[in-house]
Amino acid sequence: MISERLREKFNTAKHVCVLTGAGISAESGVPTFRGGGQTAVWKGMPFDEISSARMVRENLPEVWEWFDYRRGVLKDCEPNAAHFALAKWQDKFADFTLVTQNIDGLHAAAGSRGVVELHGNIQRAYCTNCEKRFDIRGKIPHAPDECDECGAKARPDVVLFGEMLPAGALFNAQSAAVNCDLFFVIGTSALVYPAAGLAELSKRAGAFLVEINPEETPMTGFCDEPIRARAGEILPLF
Ligand code: BJW
Repeated sequence: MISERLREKFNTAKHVCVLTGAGISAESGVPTFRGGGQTAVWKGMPFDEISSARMVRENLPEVWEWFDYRRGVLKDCEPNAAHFALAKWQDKFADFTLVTQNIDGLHAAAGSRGVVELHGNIQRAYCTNCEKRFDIRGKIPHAPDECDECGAKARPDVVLFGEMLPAGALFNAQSAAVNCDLFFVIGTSALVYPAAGLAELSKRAGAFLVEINPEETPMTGFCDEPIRARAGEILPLF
């Protein structure tokens, strides 16, 4: 399943960057967005409508209901073999960056350090006025609902459609993408930008590009080595 060519690249690479998406957590029981998962629609509303900047402005309580529901689902989810395999990679390479679009915190739970979270984290909230951050882990429904400093409403610390990504996270991800010699794109449909653009950026800067996904994506044809497999079955084999 892993070619000789890729083994050689993997064993000699010094700078490695990995981009993960919802698919890496699928084997932990976290529903994906576009794979027919059960959370793709919420009360008849497609997730790109409920997970949008507009909904935060127009109906924050409903946005919270959706996120608290998903935090409930996540409560019973543990990291899987793919998360654990990537946690080992951080000690194998001179320079290793793990970038994720996931908001579930499962990479950190598996022991990965310094994970670049492009789309935020579902276990945090922030004040819509002063941007104070709150750790809401274990609090379902979330608390506080209002900021203890300024009294404004709290919202999930998650990047929704139409919102900017955290500038520092995006900068770190782009730097790692252009400076690596091996780039893995794992478990993402590669449809959402700017995250999907990282793989393109990396390849254009000279990296060897590997995709791990049971399905084809718009990135597949652009990859040096597409691997049609589940992340949890292939990553422990490296
Ligand atoms: C397995 C597997 C197994 C299954 N093993 N694999 C350029 C062009 C066009 C549009 C845009 C553009 N630039 C920006 C945009 C707009 C928009 C966008 O990209 N739209 C496209 C959809 C058309 N982007 C944005 O709005 C972003 N902001 C932005 O660009 O700001 C600047 C700006 C501001 C104002 C106006 C314009 C620009 C923000 C994007 C934020 C995305 N947020 C979400 C929701 C988070 C909250 C929530 O959780 O509800 O993040 S969307 C959702 O998709 C979530 C994910 O992180 C993201 C990516 O999904 P992912 O991870 O790829 O999952 P799936 O489900 O799609 O795919 C799973 C894959 O796994 C599948 O391929 C399976 O086959 C595979 N799989 N089992 C391995 N075992």
